Amino acid sequence: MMKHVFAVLACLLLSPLCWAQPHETIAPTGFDVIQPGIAHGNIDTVTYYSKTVGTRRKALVYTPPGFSKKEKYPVLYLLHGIGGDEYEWLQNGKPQVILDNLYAKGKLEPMVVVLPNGRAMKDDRAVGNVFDSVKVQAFATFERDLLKDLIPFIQKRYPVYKDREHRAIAGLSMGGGQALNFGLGNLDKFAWVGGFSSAPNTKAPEKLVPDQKKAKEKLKLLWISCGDEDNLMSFSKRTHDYLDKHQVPHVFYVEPGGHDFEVWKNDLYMLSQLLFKKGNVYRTF
Ligand code: FER
Repeated sequence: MMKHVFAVLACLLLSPLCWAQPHETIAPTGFDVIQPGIAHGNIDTVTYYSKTVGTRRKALVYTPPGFSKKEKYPVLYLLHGIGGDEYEWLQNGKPQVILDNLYAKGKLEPMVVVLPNGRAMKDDRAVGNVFDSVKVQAFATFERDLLKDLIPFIQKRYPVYKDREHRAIAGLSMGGGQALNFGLGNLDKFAWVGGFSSAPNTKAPEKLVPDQKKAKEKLKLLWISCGDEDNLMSFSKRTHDYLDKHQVPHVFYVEPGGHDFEVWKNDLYMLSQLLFKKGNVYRTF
């Protein structure tokens, strides 16, 4: 009896704390602005040989503030859109600023973030007609490049964990489709999967998640987000509806905005705080 009284009292005493600190539903003003006096991560440019493409390819790698070769880190592979390349996130999304600010507030698990070029073909620059079918096909070919070439390279070059529970994949638009296709298609490789405003390259839900039981068992986080004014919303919505129908836990996060970096920066801010955290991270916003 006393135990119950104590539990009720504890709830009553603690609940105002919870009310006082509701979880954020959108990034606060200034989240993407350089803050003075905080530690910064570092950005490396790396070149790896791709057996898949037969060329040396570039990627950028963000290591967190205080990065040390004596530690081990989980890895997020963060993918760009149809008009972008390995520089797109850096130029338009300022992930290093967003993440530095989150680290300064103690809100992130230290992680390495890899910004690859997801157009796996010899000329992988975003030039000419980026919707050309050969170029669009190269976004699918990147699955092999990522799994066989880039991930092994990163694992040799950086002090990172090599198991699925320490590997995440997320991306925007074409990169969102890639993240869902590759992540859910390789559950032995990825436990954390996120699609931002995913494009028509996203596989149909039945192909994306053919084995719902396995997905439920294996995934630590499945994140699907989209701006409420985005013309590509249907690709996220149909995935969410299917996951709901089959009771596969996931985050479906609809935010104000269209198909642009205001939305994707907010997504990175929200998603990065869930990654590699212990316990059940599924939540609604
Ligand atoms: C399409 C519309 C949009 C498409 C791809 C996109 C392959 C990708 C947009 C982006 O990455 O921003 O029909 O087909």
